[in-house]
Amino acid sequence: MLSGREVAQHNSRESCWIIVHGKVYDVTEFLNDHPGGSRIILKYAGKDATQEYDPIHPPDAITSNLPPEKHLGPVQPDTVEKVEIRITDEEKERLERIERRPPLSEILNLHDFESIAKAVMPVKAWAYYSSAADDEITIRENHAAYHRIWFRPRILRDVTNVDFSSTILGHRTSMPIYITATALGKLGHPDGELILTRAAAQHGVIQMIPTLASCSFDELVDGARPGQVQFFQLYVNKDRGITKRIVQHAESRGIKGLFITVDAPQLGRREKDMRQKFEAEDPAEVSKAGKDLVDRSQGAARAISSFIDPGLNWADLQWFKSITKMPLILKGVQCWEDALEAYDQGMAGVVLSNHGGRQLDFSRSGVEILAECVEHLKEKRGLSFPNEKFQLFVDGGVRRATDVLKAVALGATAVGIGRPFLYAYSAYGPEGVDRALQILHDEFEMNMRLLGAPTIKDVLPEMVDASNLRSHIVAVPSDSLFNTNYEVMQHALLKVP
Ligand code: 173
Repeated sequence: MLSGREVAQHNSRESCWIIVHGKVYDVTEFLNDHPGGSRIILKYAGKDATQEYDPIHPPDAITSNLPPEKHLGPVQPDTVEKVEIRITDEEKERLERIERRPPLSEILNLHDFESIAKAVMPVKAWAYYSSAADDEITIRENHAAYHRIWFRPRILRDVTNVDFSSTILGHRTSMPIYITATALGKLGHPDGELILTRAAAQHGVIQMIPTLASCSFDELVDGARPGQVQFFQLYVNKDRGITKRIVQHAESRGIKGLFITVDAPQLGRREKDMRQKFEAEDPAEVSKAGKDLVDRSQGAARAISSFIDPGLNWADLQWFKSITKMPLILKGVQCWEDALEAYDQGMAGVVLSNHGGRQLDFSRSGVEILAECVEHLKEKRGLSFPNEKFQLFVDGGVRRATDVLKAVALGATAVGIGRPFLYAYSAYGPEGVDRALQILHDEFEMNMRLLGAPTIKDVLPEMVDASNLRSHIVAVPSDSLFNTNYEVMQHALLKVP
C-alpha cells in the first residue's frame, strides 16, 4: 500500500499523482486531456483531491477515463496529509449566515428556499445553479408567463375531500409534478441527488435521474425503495455505443421512461457562472496558465458536456426505439411543429421546456408552448389533452401549486420542478426538500378547493383565462418575492490596482 509521503513526491507536471476516495492515480499523461484543464489537477498534485472532485464528477469519471495501469492502488489513510482549506473572511461570513438561517417552520413557500440558498451557498455553487443564458430574459419569462394566466374558479362544489393524485406515463404520483433532472447535485449538499431519491419515495412523486448527476446512476437506483418509479434523463453521447450501454443499463435497472434532452447540442452561455469563475481566479495564476490548452472561462459545466452529440437528429429516434422498450420522451421541445413530429414518430410524449432558461435566450416559456401544442395537435391529429398515449409535460419557472394547476388546466399531464428542490436541500438538507414537497402538497389542497376542482380530472381548460399568454408585454402586479430573489447581472469591472 502506498504512503501519503510517497504520493506527495509526485507533485509536478512531470509526475502527477492524486488521491481520490483513498486511491492513488497517476494522471501525468492525462493532464492535457482533462476537460476542465490541467491547472485544477496540478493544484492537487501529490494530494487528496476528493473534496474538489466529488461535486463535479460522476463517481466513475476517473476510473473509466484512466487506463488500468494508472490506477496505483490504495493509500494508507492515516499517512495522507489533510488538504489545508484556508477559511477566507467571505467563507467565515457564509458560515455565520448558515447559523442565522430561519427555522424551517418559517419557510412558507418555494421562493423562501431560494432566498436562503442564495445567502448560505458557496458563491460558485449558487452561481452555477441560478445562472441562465445570455441576458437571462427567458429564465424570468418562465416565471412571468404564469402571471399571464388567470383563474376562472367554480363555486358550490363539494370540495370537502380533494384528491390531486394523478398518473405520469401510467405511474401513480401524489401530485401532478415530478422532480426534474438537474446536473451536479453535490454542489449544494454532499449527499446530492440521493436526497431527492429519498424525498420522492417519501412523498410519492417521481424523480428523473440526470445523466450528469454527482451521484452515480446505480447509487440513485439502489437508493430507491422497492417499487419506486424513476425516470432517466439522457444526454446523447457522440459514441452511440456508450449511449446504447447507458440506455440498456437504465432499462435493466427498471427505469420507466427515457427523457432524451434535445435542447442542448451545445451548452448555453451562463454569464453569472462564467464571471464567477473569472473572479475566483488569482490574477497571478491566470498569467501563468499559458500552457493550459482548455478555455477554462467556460466553467465546469461546459467542460464536462463536451461528449454531447450536436449531430443528434430526427433520424436517430428510430434507433432509440430499436434499442429500448422504455417510453421515449423528447425533453426540450419548443414549438408545436416539433411536438407533432415527435407524435408522428411514436414518442410517448414531449417536455415543453427551454432548459430552465439556460440554453437559447428568448425561447418561449414551456406553458406558452403548451397552449399552442394543444391547439395544433387537436386540429391536425384530433388529439385531446391530457392524453394517455402522447403526454405533454412542462417545466421552468414553477414556484407554486397554482402554476402547476394552470399548466394542468391547459392540458399538461404533469410539470417538472428542478431548481426549487436544489435550493431546498442546499439551504436545509433533506428536511428542506421534505418541507418543499409538503408546502406544494398544502398549496394543492387549498387551491383545488378554491378552484372548485375535487380531482385533477376536474381541472379543466375553462378554469383558466390564458388569452394574454402569447402577449409578451402585459402589465401585471410585480411578484416581489420572486423579484427580490432575482439577482441583477453584472458588467465587467475594472481591475482594482
Ligand atoms: O443546464 C445545465 O447546466 C446542464 O444541463 C449541464 C449539461 C452538461 C454539464 C453540466 C450541466
